[in-house]
Amino acid sequence: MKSPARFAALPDLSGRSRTGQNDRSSYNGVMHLSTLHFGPRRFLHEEEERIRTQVYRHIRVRPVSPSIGAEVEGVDLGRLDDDSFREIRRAHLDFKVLFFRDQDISTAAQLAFAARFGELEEHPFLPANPDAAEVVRFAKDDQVVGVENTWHSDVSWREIPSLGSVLRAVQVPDVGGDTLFSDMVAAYQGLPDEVKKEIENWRAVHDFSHSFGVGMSPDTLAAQREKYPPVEHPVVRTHPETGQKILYVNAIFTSHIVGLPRDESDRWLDFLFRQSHFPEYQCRFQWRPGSVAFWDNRSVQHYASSDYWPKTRVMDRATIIGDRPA
Ligand SMILES: O=C(O)CCC(=O)C(=O)O
Ligand SMILES: [Fe+2]
Repeated sequence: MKSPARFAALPDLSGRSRTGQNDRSSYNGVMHLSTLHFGPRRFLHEEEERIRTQVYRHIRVRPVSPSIGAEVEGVDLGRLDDDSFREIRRAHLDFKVLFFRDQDISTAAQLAFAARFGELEEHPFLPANPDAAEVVRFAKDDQVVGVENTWHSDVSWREIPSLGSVLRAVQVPDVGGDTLFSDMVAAYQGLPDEVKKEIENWRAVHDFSHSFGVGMSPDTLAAQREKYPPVEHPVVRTHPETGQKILYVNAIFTSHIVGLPRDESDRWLDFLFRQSHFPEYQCRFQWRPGSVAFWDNRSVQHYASSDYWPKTRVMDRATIIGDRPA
């Protein structure tokens, strides 16, 4: 059964009846809000102002975009005093992803840093660093290609997904292999009011099968699905620490919206996934050996550009367990 009311809340192809918090010019004669997107995203300014009033005394923080991402200077992640740690924690919530350069740290030090934020997970499907089960190793070369180039939030298919990931560059190409991050608080804010209202209480199913499950034998897939059954999370979650609303569906792991006919769910997800694509909500990190990125999996999605084949790129990730999305 189709629901005309729900379809009506999707951006209208005529562009005639758009209202909402974006500039009218964004809609004037525009075919489709999600692909054509004129004019300023004014709400970013408010977030920028809020973030910029924060004072840091023990670390230096250099924003790389108005709402998402900052380079943190003046710290050695291998020996972090408590004051710097507290400020990094605060900056992580404010900027959503932090970047650190020239961190000559061991795997043990990377794990120790990540573990200050919470318990670490072991990934059941991805290969681990030979020295540490809690470190996922992404080792790419001419034979093993980079496939993390779809917008996603790590392990959203878990009942308790991730708070954040700490990714360290072990070996990177001289150019290429950047990682992009998208602010899903901004993506939520940018939605038309009618869409926000429509999706407010929706839940969506997240499932590893369409990504990690591809290539598994039917028996293995069935056994893994027993262990990690599809889970439901709210489409709009509230950040447990900042209280901000977040658009929490992603193209790798979200399979469908609960209670909608499949074609309707597909249309909605296609529209909602595309909200992460706007450059205004993004920042992009160019890695160097020793660079570290620490992102909040609750409030950002990321995309590893797979533009460097056949070069070698080796990255180590520690993943912090978060809480049940609500
Ligand atoms: O290799 C990267 O830059 C990121 C890969 C990824 O998706 C991750 O570390 O979670
Ligand atoms: Fe990822």
